[in-house]
Amino acid sequence: KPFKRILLTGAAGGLGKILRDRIKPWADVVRLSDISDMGEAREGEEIVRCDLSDKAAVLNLLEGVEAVLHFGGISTENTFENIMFANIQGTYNVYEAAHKHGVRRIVFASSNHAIGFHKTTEHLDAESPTRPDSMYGLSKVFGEQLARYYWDRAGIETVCLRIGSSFPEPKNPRMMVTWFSYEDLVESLRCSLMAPRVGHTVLYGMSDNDGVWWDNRKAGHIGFHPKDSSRQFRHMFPDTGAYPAPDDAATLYQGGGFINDGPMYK
Ligand code: NAI
Ligand code: 15L
Repeated sequence: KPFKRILLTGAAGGLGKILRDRIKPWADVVRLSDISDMGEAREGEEIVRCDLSDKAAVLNLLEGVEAVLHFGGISTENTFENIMFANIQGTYNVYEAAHKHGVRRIVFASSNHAIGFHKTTEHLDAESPTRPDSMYGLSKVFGEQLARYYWDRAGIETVCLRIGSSFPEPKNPRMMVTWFSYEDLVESLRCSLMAPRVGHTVLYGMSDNDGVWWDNRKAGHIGFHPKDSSRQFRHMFPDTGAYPAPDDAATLYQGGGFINDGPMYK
């Protein structure tokens, strides 16, 4: 197997549960971590329950690890304080521990909400300016820049995977554009871990959907080519011309509903 030990944070989450078995072929041991219960360790697994905001615990968590899939944290909008501990402090702790233990590569589960305040009429690539749509999106921008700093300063490589919407099926017309199948997610992680050199790379996590807003050509060195497409769900959301709807702000921005969610509006 390519790795002796890899770490998955956020292992009890929606994506963590999907990834748990599918990343096993890549390492002799998969270390799984979350603040929530992950059940019993199965063959080839180690379970470490800890809070990412606990620096000492995260330092122990990364010992003996060769690569990290960092999926743990708050995954939707929340108060600044909660986001700060789980996502900002948590991601800092992961990078600092990676540096101390000589971990060479991290895949950071970033989000489209790092660029969510761009309009749905715009086309973006890896060099487009970030435009966060929420405290949550801001924390992902922080994580991406932290990754850049640790690459420049400490030589830790990161693929910042700006995941669109990774669910079994698209739930609305927006997700027809942003959908990222589980199979494509797994393949993007495999490519991100195996590519010879990634430096600091921004990769949009989307399937081969129609009418996408994002262009992955600048991440060509990752070698990721999606196999799935939201086209198979077209019957669920026929194009009536109602999306984007000019009278509905949430459909005008790539981040969708996140633009008017969160503490600022309460
Ligand atoms: P999720 O909310 O189901 O899973 C996140 C996990 O992180 C949870 O199990 C939670 O217990 C854990 N966690 C939260 N705070 C923690 C802390 N302080 N210490 C340790 N663990 C903590 O989210 P999901 O959908 O599985 O997403 C995983 C990652 O991918 C997240 O970082 C999310 O921001 C990112 N992402 C997911 C997308 C999707 O479509 N599912 C889209 C864009 C990004
Ligand atoms: C995200 O970043 C969230 O983690 C996920 O729950 C979805 O809301 C997704 O973005 C999306 O934009 O559809």
